[in-house]
Amino acid sequence: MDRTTGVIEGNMNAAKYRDILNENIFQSALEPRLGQRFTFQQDNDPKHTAKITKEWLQNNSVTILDWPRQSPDLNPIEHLWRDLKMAVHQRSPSNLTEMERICKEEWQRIPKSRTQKAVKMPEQSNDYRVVVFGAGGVGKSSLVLRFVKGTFRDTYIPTIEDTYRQVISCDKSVCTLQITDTTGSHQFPAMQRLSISKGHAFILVFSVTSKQSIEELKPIYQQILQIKGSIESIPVMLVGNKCDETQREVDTKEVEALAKEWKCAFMETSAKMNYNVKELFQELLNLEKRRNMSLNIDGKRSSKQKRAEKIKGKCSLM
Ligand SMILES: Nc1nc2c(ncn2[C@@H]2O[C@H](COP(=O)(O)OP(=O)(O)OP(=O)(O)O)[C@@H](O)[C@H]2O)c(=O)[nH]1
Ligand SMILES: [Mg+2]
Repeated sequence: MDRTTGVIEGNMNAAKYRDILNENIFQSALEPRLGQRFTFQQDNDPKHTAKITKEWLQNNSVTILDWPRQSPDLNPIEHLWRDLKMAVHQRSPSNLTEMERICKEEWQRIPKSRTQKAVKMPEQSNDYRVVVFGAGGVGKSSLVLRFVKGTFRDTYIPTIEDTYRQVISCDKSVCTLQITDTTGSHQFPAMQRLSISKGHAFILVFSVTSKQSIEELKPIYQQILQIKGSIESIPVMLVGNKCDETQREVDTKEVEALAKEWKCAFMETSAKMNYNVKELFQELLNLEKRRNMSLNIDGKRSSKQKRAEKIKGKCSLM
């Protein structure tokens, strides 16, 4: 995090805030080589939500993390303000010029480690969050329900958003696998962005009976790429569901090429026939290199699971 010191004379207003953004926002993204690929976070201070600020952010295509009303102030910066206030107070400046000088000195003196600690997101829980995306009716809910409950229904009930939890083994202990089943047809952009920001791994579902359903995944993939910066260390599985159907519109070879381009894994499933469903979730967890996760609590693959893998063969992973 780049800490630039600017002293405002008089009262801070929206125009000054906009000027600060103008001078610093892209500059700060330079060193970590973020380019335009970052999400900007600010609280709902009236200066931040003023028309001129909004226009500037919009004109410069800055992605903003929604900050819900009633949310507390941004914590990290508040911690730093407190540090600064205490340090300045201790040196008892006798006039304004001296205060400005001391402020600048003390601001620079805050160790980098303190800043790093302040911006580090507290690990809210031990959850591993998987988000399932895809066009309406491709079978996202069917896959999730088949996996979580072992059931399947022929009737189609569109989803708004549902979350399911399962305990899995993780690094010699346990954690909660949290699966978010999103809506295919009524996605609010803000909700989608939030799911992506919070998600650790993603399942992108299309139906092999609909070429259009692949097209609908493209903007979602782009958004994941934009929000996460890079896809390399993020488990993403492209899934062609309904592979039991004979009326195919999608050529497997083409999807394999797309998976290669997207640097993600690919497999075909059938929620209806319970084909490759458990394998889908296990393979996704296998792609996570930062944790060692297994669907079986004892961390080992059951003989039933091994047999299942043997019969069905490994899914085609890129
Ligand atoms: N033949 C076949 N039909 C399936 C399969 N999976 C789901 N379906 C059917 O496809 C329809 C839609 O399935 P859902 O799971 O509700 O689809 P969804 O992606 O959750 O849809 P939204 O919640 O609207 O985004 C239902 O009628 C399911 O029975 C499958 O593997 N094979
Ligand atoms: Mg659904």
